[in-house]
Amino acid sequence: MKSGFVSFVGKPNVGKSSIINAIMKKKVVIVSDKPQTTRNRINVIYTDADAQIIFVDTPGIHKPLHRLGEYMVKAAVQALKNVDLLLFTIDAKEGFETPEEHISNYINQSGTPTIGVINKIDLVDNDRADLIEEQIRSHVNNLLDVVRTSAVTGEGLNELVEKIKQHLPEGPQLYPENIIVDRPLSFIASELIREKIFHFTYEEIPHSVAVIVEEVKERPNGVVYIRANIYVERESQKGIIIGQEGRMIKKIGESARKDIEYFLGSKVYLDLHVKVKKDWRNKDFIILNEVGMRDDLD
Ligand SMILES: Nc1nc2c(ncn2[C@@H]2O[C@H](COP(=O)(O)OP(=O)(O)OP(=O)(O)O)[C@@H](O)[C@H]2O)c(=O)[nH]1
Ligand SMILES: [Mg+2]
Repeated sequence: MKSGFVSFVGKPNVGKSSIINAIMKKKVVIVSDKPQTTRNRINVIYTDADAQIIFVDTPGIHKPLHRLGEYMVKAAVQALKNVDLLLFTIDAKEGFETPEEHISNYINQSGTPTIGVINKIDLVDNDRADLIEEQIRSHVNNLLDVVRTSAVTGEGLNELVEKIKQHLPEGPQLYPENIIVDRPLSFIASELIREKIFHFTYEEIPHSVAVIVEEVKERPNGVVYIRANIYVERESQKGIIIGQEGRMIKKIGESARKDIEYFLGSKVYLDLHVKVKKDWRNKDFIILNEVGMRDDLD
């Protein structure tokens, strides 16, 4: 048996979370077409007959504009150390640019062995991918391999898993095989609600939203009751999230409920409340919640 921790690293929106879901064949972590979707480090556990890979999903590394962004980047940079392998993920369409040079420095400082992942290969030709591969090879010191992938078509994903296995150390299974994510339902539910807000809203709204699940209760009829607060930074944003005659919040709620039901395998009653918390992205308490470190406050 082989086992170990494998951290994704890359700038926002390159497809780190999408690759994890595609390998797991299930939506475990949230994804969107907007950058800075992932705000936390999340362990997703892939188990097969001969290996257990603990994928660490991380926020994209970027120049932070507020405290939330600083926490996100810190979480991503911390994930470079004390893992067995890094997957340096690059968007083939965007190429290897200044952010990738910057991230290469972090990777080289960590000294962790790295596989380069050229993702969104469905959008480019071979010449473009060859150039990116060359750039990865010239920037990353401890590079083991480069794999070309598409989270959309599935190309290269089996190859990626095989390469990871080759380089993982021998070790025991660290999690029971029925565990696929190391977070409680309250966290998964808050993420799925946030994903719908990212999907249905625009401009500064998605990034101004935090979701905290306050209560999860299984009712005698088997329905799981989930109460969540959606925090925004301004009254006007509250109006947008609720929408005309409550249409937007209804759409968010219905779509999130379906995903949570699919994840859980049981019926869900979702009770959403929108609250204003001025400038929360610069306030510690809610940020610590948002990056999943609420326990650190106790
Ligand atoms: N065409 C194509 N699109 C992809 C591929 N992988 C991901 N995407 C799209 O790229 C966007 C970003 O995907 P995410 O998985 O959220 O990216 P991420 O790297 O986790 O982003 P952050 O969490 O913000 O750091 C989404 O719209 C995905 O559908 C791919 O292989 N091909
Ligand atoms: Mg992500």
